[in-house]
Amino acid sequence: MAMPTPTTPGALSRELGNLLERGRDRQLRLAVTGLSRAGKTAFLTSLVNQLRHAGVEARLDLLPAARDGRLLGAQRLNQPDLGVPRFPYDPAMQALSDTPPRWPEPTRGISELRLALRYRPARGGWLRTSVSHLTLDLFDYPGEWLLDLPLLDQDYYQWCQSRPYARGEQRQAIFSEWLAAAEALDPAEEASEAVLAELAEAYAAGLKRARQLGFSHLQPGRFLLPGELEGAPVLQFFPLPYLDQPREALEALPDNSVYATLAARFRYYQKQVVQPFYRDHFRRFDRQIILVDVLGALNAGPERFEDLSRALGELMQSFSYGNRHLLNRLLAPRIDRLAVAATKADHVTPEQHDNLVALLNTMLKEPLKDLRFANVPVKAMSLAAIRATRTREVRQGRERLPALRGTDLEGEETLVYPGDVPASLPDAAFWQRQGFDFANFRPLPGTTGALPHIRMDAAIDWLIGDKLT
Ligand SMILES: Nc1nc2c(ncn2[C@@H]2O[C@H](COP(=O)(O)OP(=O)(O)OP(=O)(O)O)[C@@H](O)[C@H]2O)c(=O)[nH]1
Ligand SMILES: [Mg+2]
Repeated sequence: MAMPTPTTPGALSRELGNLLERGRDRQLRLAVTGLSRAGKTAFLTSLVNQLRHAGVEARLDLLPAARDGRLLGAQRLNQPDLGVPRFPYDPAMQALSDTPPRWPEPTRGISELRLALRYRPARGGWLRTSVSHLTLDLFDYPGEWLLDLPLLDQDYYQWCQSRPYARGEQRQAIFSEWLAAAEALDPAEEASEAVLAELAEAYAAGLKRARQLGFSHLQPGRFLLPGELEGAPVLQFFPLPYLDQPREALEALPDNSVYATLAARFRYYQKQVVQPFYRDHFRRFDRQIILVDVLGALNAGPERFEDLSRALGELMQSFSYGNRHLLNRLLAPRIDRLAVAATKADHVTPEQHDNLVALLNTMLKEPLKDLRFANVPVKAMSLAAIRATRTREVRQGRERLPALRGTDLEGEETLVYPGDVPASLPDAAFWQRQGFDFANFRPLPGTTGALPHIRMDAAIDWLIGDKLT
């Protein structure tokens, strides 16, 4: 019989304390997600930074509590989930204030940080002079993990048939060598640990290569960010390219066959990797923001752009009512508010920002429709968590044109007009013009206090503003 997990009195009272805080609506779990390099670390670093500097140096005019001087400040507290790594705020601030300033290091896996906010309630009565608290639990986790949700709805045979390595010509080229080796494998032969490990590694290497080349729609997500599972047999599986054999014949193969071994690992991955993330983390988040590097995808060309749109559609299924059947009641989220943001808006001139939001809305039209139908409040926006450029005007003949001034990663000062953002899905003409081209900028120097940003205050207001009234 399974033994109940022992609960220490300390853990119990901590849990009770958490429950009471929640009951009084003074605790909020806010998660930031997005595909690799979308800007999650920059966003969370900036969010913590802005809240810590609220009322002093931070420019937060679109956050009423800060604008009215009611937000008194934010302090870091020890996080409650001891098994989750701490969000690397200090290393990120250190990198940004280095000479020359650097972007924070890429992160992998989930991390957490707890902030206690102090504010004066807006509403009158004797409360006017009192101070309230809000405990914010902030999480950063890879959006790639959400791409695994559809795997819960498939068995190994169906997954093989979906041929995840064959989406688009360029991707097929990346996987061609792996495919040839996998095709040479007989599903009925006795599984060799070494051969399966090697092919699984080659499959994971293909996914990583595809990601480096700008692809987003990559499954299984943990192969890209294995964390503590690196090298574990649970990640040593891959889709078998045998589509001509009937399911019954394959499923009748002995347990030690290639097919049965891979199918067992797939089931284990579903149960021990995908489901626990939804159960232990995802369903406990109150609010989430999904970050999208729309401009990066425009820069990378049509195949990558379409791949990003597809990946986002799939990723957002985790939030959408229509697909709740995939998540049984224990795994379904209780999210009461969602934001989707196009990041790095400082890569384009300000008059392009409306188009950027319009484009994001078009890319996410279907998932947003599902969410609205499910009555989940959702807002699309554009922002720069850490603004790295300044807007300038340049004269061209009689005209004054907007431009951006910044320092590129090699340290060169540049003045550029990066191009127009299409307000709806880019057509062939857009790609032919190569209308869009930018390099990354270095963060602005001298950012020891509040970080420069674009519309972080609007994002913070949408995500927590109602809790500060
Ligand atoms: N100009 C500009 N660049 C940004 C901004 N935010 C992120 N970037 C760029 O995007 C890169 C990735 O940002 P991160 O915040 O590390 O992205 P992430 O989603 O945490 O990435 P992973 O941890 O690797 O998944 C940075 O190194 C910067 O080059 C921004 O607000 N403005
Ligand atoms: Mg990161």
